[in-house]
Amino acid sequence: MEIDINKHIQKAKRTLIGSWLGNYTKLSDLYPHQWGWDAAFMGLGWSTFAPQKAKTEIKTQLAHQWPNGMVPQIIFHAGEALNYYPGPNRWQAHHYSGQDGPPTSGCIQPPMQAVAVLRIYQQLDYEEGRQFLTWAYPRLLQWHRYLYRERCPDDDGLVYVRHPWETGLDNLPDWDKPLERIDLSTQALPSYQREDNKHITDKHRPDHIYYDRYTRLVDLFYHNNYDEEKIRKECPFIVEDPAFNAMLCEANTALVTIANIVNRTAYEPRQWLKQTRQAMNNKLYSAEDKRFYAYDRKNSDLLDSHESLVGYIPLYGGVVDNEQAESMVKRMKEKEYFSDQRYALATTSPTDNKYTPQNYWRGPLWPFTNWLMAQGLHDYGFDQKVRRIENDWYKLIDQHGFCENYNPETGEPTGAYDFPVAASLFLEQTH
Ligand code: 2M8
Repeated sequence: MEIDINKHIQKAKRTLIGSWLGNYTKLSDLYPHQWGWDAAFMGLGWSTFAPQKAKTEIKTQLAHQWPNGMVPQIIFHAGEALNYYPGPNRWQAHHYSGQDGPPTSGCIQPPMQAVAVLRIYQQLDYEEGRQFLTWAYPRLLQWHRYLYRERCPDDDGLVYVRHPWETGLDNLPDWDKPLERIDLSTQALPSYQREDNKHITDKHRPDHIYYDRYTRLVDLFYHNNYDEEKIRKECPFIVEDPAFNAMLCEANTALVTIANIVNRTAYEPRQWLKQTRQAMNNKLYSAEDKRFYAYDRKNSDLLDSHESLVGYIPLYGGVVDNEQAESMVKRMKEKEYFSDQRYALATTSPTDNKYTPQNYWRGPLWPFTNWLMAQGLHDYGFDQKVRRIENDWYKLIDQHGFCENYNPETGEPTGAYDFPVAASLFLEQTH
């Protein structure tokens, strides 16, 4: 049966409108605050029919940037009032951020803001668009400077993450090895209460041991006063993630364009772009396996024991040449991402020994990654593959609505329902 895309576009718009709180979009009861890359993704969707709201979403987010330039993973607009774990009291970040206003968490997420800002600009009237860019540019520049200053100690262009939450792809099997290094036996973990599994069944969320590890990292950050140099020494999880760095490349490209529009020199973003692309290819790309791997800085080693989309998201961001793209897609086929047996794209490959089709990032199909992969595949002319992703994704929307993620075997929703980020990315993809 033909899917009525227009009907779903109207529904998607209603989902966004129903989640709008006046200055940002509430994602769900599961995630009742404003999130890092989600806010940028919301900006993309809003820009297709209500660019003013897109602008407000991003302005609200960037208004809570830390003085050191960091754009936090979460802005707790309602403080501790809404049940989310870990909330501001666990993060203790407001004592160190030097920033007024609502508290925030003390880590980051993939830097998709420049991409969103450029898109929003394109949808605004000329004068308003320029004013928006003029306002946003110095803030975006500070954000990227933070990443290259604090998170790139070798000055080689590769930015590291220090918590799985910073990747956005939280419990991929790729992160297991560095996480296992976290010693939970010697020192009791101060107690905490999870909130996520009150909304979503345990089997769809990360196991408890992961929450213990996530919490241990959060505690380590504030015990080190959010001093990045100290954290870098103490933290067992310091990873150069190819997906994060690919998004950074795309954001640097957007920043170059923005700099040109507002008549600023684009020297810095252009240098960053060149360096990060080069370093990704030199250090994270395996010519033998035809894919990227994350790099574990604590073990000076590639995290090459698992098969997940982190290996291929660098098709986004203009990181690879045509030949590489061709071999990466070939490998994706071999690893059953496009198999007719299931919906495309599982986040963790069905061939991986940790593939769990109902558990969060260990198998489920996510609109976030489907969108990134569709953008990347389109850039290299794999339009048939893009259509395959869209067909499966839209079929799931038709059957179950805008869900956070879906079981690729059965299509069953495995996360939040009426999820505005899913609606937003659908609006962007169909625009
Ligand atoms: C999920 O992550 C949060 C922590 O950031 C959580 O599980 O509580 C992830 O899917 C992440 O990528 C996303 O940004 C966030 C909000 O949608 O939820």
